Amino acid sequence: MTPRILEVRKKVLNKNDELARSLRDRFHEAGVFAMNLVSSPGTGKTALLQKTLATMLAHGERVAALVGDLETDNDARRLAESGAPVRQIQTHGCCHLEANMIASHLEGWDLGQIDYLFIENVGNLVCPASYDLGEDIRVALLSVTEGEDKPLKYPAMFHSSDAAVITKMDIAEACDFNRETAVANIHSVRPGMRIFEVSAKKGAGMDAWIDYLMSARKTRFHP
Ligand SMILES: Nc1nc2c(ncn2[C@@H]2O[C@H](COP(=O)(O)OP(=O)(O)O)[C@@H](O)[C@H]2O)c(=O)[nH]1
Ligand SMILES: [Mg+2]
Repeated sequence: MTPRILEVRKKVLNKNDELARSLRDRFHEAGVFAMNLVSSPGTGKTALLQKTLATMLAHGERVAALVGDLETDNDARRLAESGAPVRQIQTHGCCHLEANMIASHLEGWDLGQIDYLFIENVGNLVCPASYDLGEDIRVALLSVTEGEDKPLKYPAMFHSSDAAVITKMDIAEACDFNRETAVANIHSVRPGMRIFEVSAKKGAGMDAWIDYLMSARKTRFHP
């Protein structure tokens, strides 16, 4: 029994990987820099994106977002307030986004009009690590309320990411957040990973985060 189960899983992942590869090709032909934001529920992905979209739009950048949740379009409505094109992906029970969901929700969008595509994944520190969405970078978020040990408990998510964002820095002190321990834990899973410390609520750290995204896109398309 066991080998048969493993074989089925392998096929599902391969199909996702194939589709993710073709999405990545489409993104690159169109000049779209795609980012996959992953974290537990409530870390502040939507809050960070609200601020990021509004700031980048104000600078004339062409941004768009897809956001995944099991149910509701609450997050898409929050993000659409920025004025950016936004679509909600409701997974109806599925604990992660898959490449086919991204492909079907891009229908009708002119990718030539988008330079930055933000994908907010379903809140979950386990399953999204295994599903490539065709993104250029994966960003793992960790909030000061979650405990500094989460990178050690969920290493695949942090190991498979290109950058980390520590969120809700405005309440770090009230939570007895130990910054040095959190940074050391992230680096023990992924040595040298870029780490941003932000407060979407107060705006602290937002400039460094947005500069990073813009220079990452530049490096990707004009190395
Ligand atoms: N104090 C503080 N609260 C935040 C910050 N970012 C998000 N939150 C709060 O954290 C909760 C979850 O945020 P949300 O963006 O929905 O998280 P998501 O589930 O990861 O998308 C909400 O009550 C937010 O107001 C922040 O920078 N500072
Ligand atoms: Mg959200």
